[in-house]
Amino acid sequence: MTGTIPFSLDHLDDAEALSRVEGLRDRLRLRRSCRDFSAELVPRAIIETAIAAAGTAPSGANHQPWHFTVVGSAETKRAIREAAEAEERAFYAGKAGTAWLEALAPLGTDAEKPFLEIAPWLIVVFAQRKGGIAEDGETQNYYVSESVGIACGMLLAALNEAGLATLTHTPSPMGFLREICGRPEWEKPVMIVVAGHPAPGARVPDHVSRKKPLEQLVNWL
Ligand code: IYR
Repeated sequence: MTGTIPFSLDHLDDAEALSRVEGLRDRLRLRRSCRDFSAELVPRAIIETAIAAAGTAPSGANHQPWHFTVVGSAETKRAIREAAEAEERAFYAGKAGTAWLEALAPLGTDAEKPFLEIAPWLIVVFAQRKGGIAEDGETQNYYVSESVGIACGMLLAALNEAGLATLTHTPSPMGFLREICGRPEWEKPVMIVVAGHPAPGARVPDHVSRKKPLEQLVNWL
């Protein structure tokens, strides 16, 4: 037997609903993966609130199989940069394989990751393979990748709403993050969400403005 709680939302009229979702679409369209950050400080409360928003994501059996380690200390950012660049050097030197490196060429990325030290905040996202809500390290979790993926999307959207630039950075492999962040073995690092203001005059590759048109994104039955 399970209890219930009431659920209701403001019932918007259709015009208001459309205008709100159009506003969100237009703000999300402005989001770009930024690799050129300013060192300008961003209040901790903004990051905290964005993480609280991400933490409302739906998840398998409501186990909320995610953890966020927020790194603001210069020392820890440097340690993460050094370990990430060591992996990236091997990746770009050939470990990635030619097809992958060719796919990345339009982005102009390389093994240098100065943004890991310059940006004010690195949010390291971990997926909890087990543990349940109580984080007991034993209870089975479900749909972990899907749940954490949704939470990451919500985190990016929340940070974007705060006018912050973000980058989903995935050094490969990234096991070193578990050690640096002091997380348990049943947690798997998923990505680093780099957050801050873009550097003045920051630019992004024109490649990223090519988004699939709606006609290609969707079919209606
Ligand atoms: N982790 C590398 C490579 C990289 C991989 C993909 I897929 C990207 O979309 C971007 C980069 C790096 O960060 O450079």
